Amino acid sequence: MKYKHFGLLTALVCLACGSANAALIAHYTFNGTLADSGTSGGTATLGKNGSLSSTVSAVGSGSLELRNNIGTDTSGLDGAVSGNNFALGTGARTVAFWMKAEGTLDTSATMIALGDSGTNGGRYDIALSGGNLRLEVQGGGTTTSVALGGGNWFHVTVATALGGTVASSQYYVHNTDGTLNASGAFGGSSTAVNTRNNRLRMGDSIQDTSRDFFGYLDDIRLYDSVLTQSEAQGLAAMWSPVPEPTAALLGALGMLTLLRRRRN
Ligand SMILES: [Ca+2]
Ligand SMILES: [Ca+2]
Repeated sequence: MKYKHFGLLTALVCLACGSANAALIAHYTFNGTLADSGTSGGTATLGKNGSLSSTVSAVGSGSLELRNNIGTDTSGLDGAVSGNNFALGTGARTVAFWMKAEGTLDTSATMIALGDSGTNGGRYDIALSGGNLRLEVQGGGTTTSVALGGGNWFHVTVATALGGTVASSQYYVHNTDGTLNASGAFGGSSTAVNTRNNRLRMGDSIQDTSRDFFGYLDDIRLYDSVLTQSEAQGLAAMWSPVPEPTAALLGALGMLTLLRRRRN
């Protein structure tokens, strides 16, 4: 009996090991820093359109702010770019992040880009087309009917399983109150995902032309595993923005008025 229990215990421990192997390989909080709190991304570099905001965020004390300061570069470096490369190939991955699109967006504004255009399926871009969520790889792509513009915050999770295609990739979109806005498989394009060795681009695509994203991105995470819907919801439930400066200002003005009345 004792050995039986030991076997069960070993099995449970191994299960725990298995899930622990699913790594958060890059995590940018933008809370006053460009450092990666994951394992492999390295400190990010800001491009011409990127800056750290300490007054607007989705989680914590800051976010990545993206403004159109100087047109486009030619290699997708206008937002923020990871210090290191990722060689994901056909491997499983999940990208999760908060986004707030603002102003006049580029035609194919890109929130997250991995890989490059060297081969079919080599690029992996999570973007907007006509304000709707789109997953685009080199040689293929599918635009959903999920609208992500309008100046609202959304939490977006996109997951591709080992050997997956654009069509089989899954998306989960959550609102700031943690409710599910939309979910499903991208469908459409059967192009296989085969992400080439390149850096993680945030707010721009290596394809570049007309692909700058304007607004805010926050809590950008890259996993080397497929997250479930409930795990995606768990990330969305972390919504905890910097208090609106206007609300704080109104509060201060209210106090001032109250003090003046008391004096009179
Ligand atoms: Ca943040
Ligand atoms: Ca650009």
